[in-house]
Amino acid sequence: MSATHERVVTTSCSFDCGGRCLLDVRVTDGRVTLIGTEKRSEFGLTACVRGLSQGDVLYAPDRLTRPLLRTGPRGSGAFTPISWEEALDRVAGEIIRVRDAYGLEALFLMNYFGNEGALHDTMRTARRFFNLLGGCTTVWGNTSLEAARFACWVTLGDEFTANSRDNLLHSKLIILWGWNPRVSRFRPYTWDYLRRAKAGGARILCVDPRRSPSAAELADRWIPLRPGTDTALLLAMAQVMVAEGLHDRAFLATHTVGFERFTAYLTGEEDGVPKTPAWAAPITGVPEAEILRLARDYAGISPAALCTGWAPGRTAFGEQFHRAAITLAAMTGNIGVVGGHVAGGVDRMRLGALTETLPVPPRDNPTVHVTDVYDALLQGRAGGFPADLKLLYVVGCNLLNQFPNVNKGVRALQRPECIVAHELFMTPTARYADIVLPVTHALEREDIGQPWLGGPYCIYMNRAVDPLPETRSDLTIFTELAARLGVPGYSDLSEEAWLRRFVAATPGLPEFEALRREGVHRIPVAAPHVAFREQIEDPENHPFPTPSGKIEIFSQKLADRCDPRIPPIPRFVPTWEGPADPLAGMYPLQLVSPHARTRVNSQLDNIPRLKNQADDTLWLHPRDAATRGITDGEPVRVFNARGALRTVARVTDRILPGVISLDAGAWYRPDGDGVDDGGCVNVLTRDEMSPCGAFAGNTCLVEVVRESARR
Ligand SMILES: Nc1nc2c(c(=O)[nH]1)N[C@H]1C(S)=C(S)[C@@H](COP(=O)(O)OP(=O)(O)OC[C@H]3O[C@@H](n4cnc5c(=O)[nH]c(N)nc54)[C@H](O)[C@@H]3O)O[C@H]1N2
Ligand SMILES: Nc1nc2c(c(=O)[nH]1)N[C@H]1C(S)=C(S)[C@@H](COP(=O)(O)OP(=O)(O)OC[C@H]3O[C@@H](n4cnc5c(=O)[nH]c(N)nc54)[C@H](O)[C@@H]3O)O[C@H]1N2
Ligand SMILES: [Mo]
Repeated sequence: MSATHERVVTTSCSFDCGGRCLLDVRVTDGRVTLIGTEKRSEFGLTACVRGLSQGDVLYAPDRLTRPLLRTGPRGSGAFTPISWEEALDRVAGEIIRVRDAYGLEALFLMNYFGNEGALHDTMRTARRFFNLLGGCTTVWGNTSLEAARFACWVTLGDEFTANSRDNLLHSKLIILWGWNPRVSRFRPYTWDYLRRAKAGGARILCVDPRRSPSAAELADRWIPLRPGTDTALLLAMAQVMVAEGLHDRAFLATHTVGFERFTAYLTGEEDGVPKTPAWAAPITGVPEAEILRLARDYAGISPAALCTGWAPGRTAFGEQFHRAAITLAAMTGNIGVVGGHVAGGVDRMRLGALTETLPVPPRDNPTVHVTDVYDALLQGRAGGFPADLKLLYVVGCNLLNQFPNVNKGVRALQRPECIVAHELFMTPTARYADIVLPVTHALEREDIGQPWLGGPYCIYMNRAVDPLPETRSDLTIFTELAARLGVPGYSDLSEEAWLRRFVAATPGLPEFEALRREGVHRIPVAAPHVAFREQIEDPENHPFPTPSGKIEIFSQKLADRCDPRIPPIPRFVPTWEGPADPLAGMYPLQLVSPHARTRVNSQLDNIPRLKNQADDTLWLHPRDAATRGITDGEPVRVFNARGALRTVARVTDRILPGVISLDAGAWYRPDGDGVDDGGCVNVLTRDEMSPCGAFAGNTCLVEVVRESARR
């Protein structure tokens, strides 16, 4: 009888989540038997239920374990297993065939954030390969935060706008504006800081069409508003501050440009419409008295942190929201000070990011915006896109499920001559592939995890177990394809050698062996770290990296664009598919699709332990339910001209009337008539970007009916 061999391995999740938590993985005789996490009572790198369920992912019965070749029509799910030799020969053959027949730009790489380790990053493994090959067409536009990033660059000249979280302990007022960190995390300990701030006396307000879990647990006041109208609310707050003289004139005079232009717009001097609470109330659904109170609170309680999520920016004119929020932070003097917060929301700090990750050689690749993928596949050059896309190569992306307008996607995915996908599971997207290559799971690899681009810590991800037989990492797959295609230099290093290189290149990290042994390296923060502190404390010597050297409430660069949809000062631009759109006559409800507690985007939807805890109900206000004869728990159909899905109603006053909410990420499962039984919200969303390239998933009009009424 052999003795049981047991050990505990330190690693982390490395998927696209706002956490980055510590996993202590117990391995018994080569199998993961239990996953624990850091057990500090506060401020730890404590994992959530998703991290703790990674054993279920690893050993899921539906995990892909053989390369697959499609045998039935695309989307039918009919595949036959083939050998790796054959699979790689076929993929290499298709790449060569398409390149030689149509040119490199006919290769369309659709890679996304499936994995974000320093080495096995799905954004980098694939791009490195294709760029070494000579190039390909890729996507541009960040589905998460394009609007916030754009606003930060224009207004502040930088996207590293985040303060360290301990700042919250100094804030006297915290406004969670379209931000739900109870669920979305944004680092494992953020919620602890918010709780501690509240216990220490900070007031917490929440502006969100839903009374989110964050609002429900921590907020003193929930201020519901119509999706996509945040800018109007912010403008009215600014108008109150100006009218009542509550704004920080000295701060504005020293650190900003363009406040007069903005004031002229607020007062109505410019367009005859004063942006008063009376103006904003019918637009936003927020009562005048509440707008006044909110303005006085934010201007009067100092320091205050206006913490914006990315969701309000994921709307038709989302960039105006972030521009306006930064402007209000300046008007209240909350930029560059302890306990303040610059409301850009691009949660990046110049602290502790690894200097080097898997290198991607630069290439000037043609690009397609993330919301144009299907039009590009369907129309190609004739539609003004850079190429006729003949080979679609999917890595770390559940394209069909997570990108808008699924039904157009279903048509578009019939177009390419060949589709290849690297996947762990037979996702709705992988079902459309011709060749599916089964990849390893993060627990089967060596890597380094760091929170979304910037410290203040990193976690060495030790390999917990050997890969399931016949699964290979993206890195290995591309290494083997590179050999077949005669592409030199993709990777001749082992996982460990790559990681040694990254660690050695990063100042301030311990030596590789020590990091590996320690598991976690915390970067000491000169507490608290405040973005733009030097610019505010010593403006003479530290200009903002903008053209004027100041915070640009007015941007000449934007003025030069002469695009009324991206004006030089923050303005309210009514959205398409908002309450004022004539389409609202037919589809009167505004739909938002927040990120789910039990999933990472669409990942984990197929894991029963997590699916059982998911809230995949449609939130609907009692008034909207009553007018439609819908009762709580009843099956409903949600639809618009783009598609229809079935789900179950949750009748709740935790959502504003006229707004409904369905978590994003459930897997698309169409019935014979093309109605989605899976509850994938993107059958409803519109494939159109905001002017700066933001994904506008939260701008969407729909109608809801009782499902039984249809039968
Ligand atoms: N558990 C979990 N955490 C995640 C993820 C996940 O899938 N699951 N995904 C990660 C990823 S990829 C990202 S990009 C981030 C996303 O982070 P966010 O974009 O901040 O998160 P969301 O859940 O989309 O939305 C946050 C809140 O905004 C509200 N909201 C929606 N529309 C509007 C609006 O127009 N105005 C206002 N004021 N509020 C609005 C929603 O009701 C929700 O409560 O989360 C990350 N964290
Ligand atoms: N309606 C609506 N739609 C949304 C959003 C929304 O708020 N509302 N949010 C948007 C946002 S912010 C985002 S970031 C996108 C996310 O869009 P995606 O990045 O497409 O979302 P995921 O579901 O995380 O898909 C990642 C895929 O990678 C696979 N994967 C995981 N690890 C690996 C690996 O190591 N190698 C390979 N090859 N594959 C791997 C997973 O199995 C999964 O299928 O969704 C967007 N879609
Ligand atoms: Mo995202």
